[in-house]
Amino acid sequence: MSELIKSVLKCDEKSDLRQFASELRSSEKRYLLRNDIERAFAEYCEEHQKPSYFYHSSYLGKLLYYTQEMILEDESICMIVRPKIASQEVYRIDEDLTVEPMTVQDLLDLRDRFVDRHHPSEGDVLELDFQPFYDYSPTIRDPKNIGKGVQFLNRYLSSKLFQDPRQWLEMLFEFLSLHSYNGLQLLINERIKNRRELSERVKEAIGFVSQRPDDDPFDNFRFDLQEIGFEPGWGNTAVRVRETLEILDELIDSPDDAVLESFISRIPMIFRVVLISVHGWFGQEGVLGRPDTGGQVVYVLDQARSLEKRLQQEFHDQGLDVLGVHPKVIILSRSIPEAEGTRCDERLEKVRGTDNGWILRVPFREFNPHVTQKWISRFEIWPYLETFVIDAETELLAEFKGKPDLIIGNYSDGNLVAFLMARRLNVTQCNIAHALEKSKYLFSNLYWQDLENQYHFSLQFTADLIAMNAANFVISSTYQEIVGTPDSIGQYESYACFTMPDLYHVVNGIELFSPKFNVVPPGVNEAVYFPYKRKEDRIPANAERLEEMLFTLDDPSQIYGNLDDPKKRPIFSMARLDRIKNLTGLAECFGQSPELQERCNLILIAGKLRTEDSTDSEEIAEIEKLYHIIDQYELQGKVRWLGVRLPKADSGEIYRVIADRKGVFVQPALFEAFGLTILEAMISGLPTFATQFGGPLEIIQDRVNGFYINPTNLEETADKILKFVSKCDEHPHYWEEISERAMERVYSAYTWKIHTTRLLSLAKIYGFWNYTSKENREDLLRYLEALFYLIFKPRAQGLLQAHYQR
Ligand code: UDP
Ligand code: LCN
Repeated sequence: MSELIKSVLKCDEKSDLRQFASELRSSEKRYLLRNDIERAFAEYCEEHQKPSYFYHSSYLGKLLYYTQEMILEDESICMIVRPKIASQEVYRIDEDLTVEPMTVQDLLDLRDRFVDRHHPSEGDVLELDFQPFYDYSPTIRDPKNIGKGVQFLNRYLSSKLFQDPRQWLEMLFEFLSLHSYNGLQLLINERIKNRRELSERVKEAIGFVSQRPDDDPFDNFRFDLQEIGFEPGWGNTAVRVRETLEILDELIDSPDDAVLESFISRIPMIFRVVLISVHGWFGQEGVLGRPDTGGQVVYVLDQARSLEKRLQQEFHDQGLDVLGVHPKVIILSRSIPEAEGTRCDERLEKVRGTDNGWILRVPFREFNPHVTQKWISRFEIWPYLETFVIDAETELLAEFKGKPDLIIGNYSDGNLVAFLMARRLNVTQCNIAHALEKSKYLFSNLYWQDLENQYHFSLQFTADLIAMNAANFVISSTYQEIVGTPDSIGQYESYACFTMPDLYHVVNGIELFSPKFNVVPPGVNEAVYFPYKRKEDRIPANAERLEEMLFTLDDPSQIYGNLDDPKKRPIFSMARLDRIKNLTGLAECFGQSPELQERCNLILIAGKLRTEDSTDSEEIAEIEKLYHIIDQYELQGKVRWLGVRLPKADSGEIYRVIADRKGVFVQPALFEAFGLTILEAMISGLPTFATQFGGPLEIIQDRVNGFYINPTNLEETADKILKFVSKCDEHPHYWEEISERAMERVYSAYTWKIHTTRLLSLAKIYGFWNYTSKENREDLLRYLEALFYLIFKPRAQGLLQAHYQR
């Protein structure tokens, strides 16, 4: 039993627990989440005049701090305690304070009972358990190492593999013989017949290249090396070839995991990459700010460019570019026939700034043209994905003239497509979640049946379970995306144990300690977003045009509100009008603070101004709410709301124009998985206030290079901004200080170069380990296929029928 519970029961806080429980029982709420528990305990402490240490530091205070949920039954209380990251303990506490641990099954039954969906007399509900598939694979022990999977895996598997040198060399020999590109044999040829010869020839080749000048181009001695048994891929000059061969020599004679990692990272394994992003308006212009299309598009485009650049560099260093080996990166999306003036109906579009990066759009089959001709929300897309995979595969193979070497899925739908495609083609699968909806919507699983018509979570969560378990590796933007923080659970963690009443119970949905998880944060496009101080790279006419647009232009067709005093310090925010993005919360916070209105203007860029321009119910509600807040708090003259969708270059300059005026950026989301706008604002030099719920907690170091806000606490948020503004007025250097540190933070930790170097290294290492241990995953993949065909597919077909009725 948890030490904390024992401690509470042993001391006189026992009576407080009894009293607190009894008061909870007499209140209306039967299912309490962490916020509710905190609030109830604060009220208890106040009512019973407890000293302040009691709330924070008593055993009971600590126990309740770590309690994620409480479910109240007539005679007992169930407490779900998370004493440390990624662990869960469940207890039933009776009225007489008898405490008993509950099993996961008990807990899931109880949750079902709570929503009146527990029918034991009708038989058991399907139980999904992925744990047995992880029993034979290594798991990380210390939660702080979660998200550093590859180092761990490498160390673990290397030590196993190196125990039997004979087997190790055999495997290495086979692995090296595998590589070719469009018929061009790479690394070693058939002149090296076995592992023993490999070892001898490596030494011979090292001797040979050592006698050549360091900078001798590979082409000068290519055929001499071929005679010994070595093909292109080792390096572009004598010195580079020698270094790579020496690493291999060390790997053969005295292997260790670091040497293995550096060797694998150096050799050519990845030539063609496909990035899958299905649902949104995937394009390079006129798409951002539309429903479902935000950071993911920005992320994937930047990643594609950076991947190509990085691969080109590698091929250069490996001596392959001169032989006509060039990388190809394809972004696979759906084609939307009614493209509303965007290019989303074009089959192929070149990714700007690349030599061989493409957006390939494949249409959904025309089950019902009224539906498939149009954009389909991410919540409705499920029935079209399986046939999309079949059609997309044909197109991809034709475009690549071969199989891809790496498939990266994005978001739940893209990850499911990646699973199906990787399975068909037997290629390494990488998952990127961007945002898992399960933790975004409160009680989304418990009440899934009520939400099904609108959100179809039964499909999405099943797809998530399949894809995240199938992936060879998962990239997350932050640590907390996987396992949260000491007081909040992670997005992946929310899949570990949950009930979908009447559909299934998940007793172990994902192994959070698996080495498949790796934190690799994204970067920001440095050609578009750069410090405001870099005047030489800015175009004055653009800055002036945007300045006018932001502060003074009178154009009711796209701008609402004129400023009484445009010179006041601007508080700026830019986001889609999603409920979760909470621009309305920021407007309300501004509205409630006359001091803030006195000192600052509020400038919002949100894709739209008019409800009639939107078909998205959430967006329409947010537009209405924003007008209402402006009226309610009489913000006319103090707020400007720009309903514009900016071209890329302008979206960079916008932040700099705000920085010229010593403004601030606020990101007020109720939850933000990562938050690219935060990086964009910070690299531009804007002091940034961002939500403490989600990824920004890791990007920003509070009060060092930015500030956290709690967007649900309007008064506190206004106060924090106000304090900052006052301090800047008193000490003008303060703004500069924070601005400098914000820029530094992004350049040191959030660049695409860091991201893709890491990503490619991961792809190769997981590809290598997948090759050495492929048979170990077949049982898991079979189980996942069964879920796909037995649960996902029939439900997707049900949704398709519903679409037919439209
Ligand atoms: N963006 C934009 N115009 C808009 C809204 C957003 O250009 O009207 C861009 C913004 O610059 C950022 C991305 O869309 O690059 C949003 O990414 P973020 O990660 O902040 O949020 P998401 O929309 O993915 O939830
Ligand atoms: C989706 C989100 O919600 C954002 O928080 C991320 O920054 C974006 O995707 C890119 O990963």
